Amino acid sequence: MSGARAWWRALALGVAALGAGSAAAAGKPAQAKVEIKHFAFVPEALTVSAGTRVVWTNRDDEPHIVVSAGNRFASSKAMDTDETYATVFDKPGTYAYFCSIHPHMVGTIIVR
Ligand SMILES: [Cu+2]
Repeated sequence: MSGARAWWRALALGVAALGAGSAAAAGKPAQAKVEIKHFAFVPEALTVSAGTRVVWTNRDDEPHIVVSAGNRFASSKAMDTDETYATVFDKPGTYAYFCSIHPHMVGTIIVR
């Protein structure tokens, strides 16, 4: 690849990144998913960018409640089968959570 081509490619990638940023600014945050199945959060640890909306979906036949360790984000209500709960993580950090009905169920959201 010539130097000029590499430069144009870098420019195109930069423009694409700017486009993604303005989509977020327009009120469409990135979204990431956690499934709850077989009494576990899947994935157990999820890494997202700041500003991402994380959506949990309960795939079990039992209710589950997402609760932040240390109360760092709002808790869900009891989610029945196929119900969802979502919250936006604006600040970088490591957010541990658990199910208050089944405290052995634990997960972590890592926000970069
Ligand atoms: Cu549970």
